[in-house]
Amino acid sequence: IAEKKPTVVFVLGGPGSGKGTQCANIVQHFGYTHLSAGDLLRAEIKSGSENGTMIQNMIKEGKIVPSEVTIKLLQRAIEECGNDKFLIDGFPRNEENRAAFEDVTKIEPAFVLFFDCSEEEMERRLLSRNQGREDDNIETIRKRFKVFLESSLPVIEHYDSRGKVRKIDAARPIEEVFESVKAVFTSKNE
Ligand code: UP5
Ligand code: MG
Repeated sequence: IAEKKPTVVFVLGGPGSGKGTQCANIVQHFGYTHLSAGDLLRAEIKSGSENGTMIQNMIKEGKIVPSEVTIKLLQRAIEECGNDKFLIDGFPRNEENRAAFEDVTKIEPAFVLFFDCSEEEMERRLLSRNQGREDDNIETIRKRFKVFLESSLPVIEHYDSRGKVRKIDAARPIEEVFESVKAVFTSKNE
């Protein structure tokens, strides 16, 4: 018997747009499992894996970690958790990530949530986050913004041209943003 493919929603948006914050709310209301690619990579650094130093250096520079590394972590998390619906937060970040994930997993997202927010607001949020993230300093933040514009926006455009993007104005207060998110998840077309 063929195993049923899981439902996957990609949650994309610039650094500090609120992906993690909104995913926590979606989990509470809609029973998805939240997989943050960034969190998985940071856990990999902490675990002392052989790739740890390479990952740490790339995050410090705001660069995108090679697809095979990130995809392996995502696949493992998907297999381990037992749920059949996932939010994949912060991945795919470039066209190569996207194509490799499709190739390896044969999974296509049900839709893509895109949190749209100005750089000024994202910068404000990141600089006041205070969670000790090594990439929350102004030098790295500028690099993250540049990589987002050059490499990650094309992924959103790819899915937009296929009618899969649900764009949310993420510059509003957390509760208001979540009202829009809820509307997407409860809409009959999803
Ligand atoms: N906040 C949230 N929503 C708010 C709102 N509506 N109003 C006011 N404040 C709001 O939020 C950020 C901060 O803003 C928090 O303090 C929050 O309280 C507040 P958060 O929900 O954490 O935003 P998020 O979009 O998740 O920001 P994050 O910094 O996690 O986004 P990034 O995309 O930059 O980080 P990520 O962890 O995904 O990736 C980090 C690095 O890992 C990348 O730069 C890259 O080097 C590497 N990476 C890869 O190489 N490959 C991958 O696939 C993934 C990551
Ligand atoms: Mg995050």
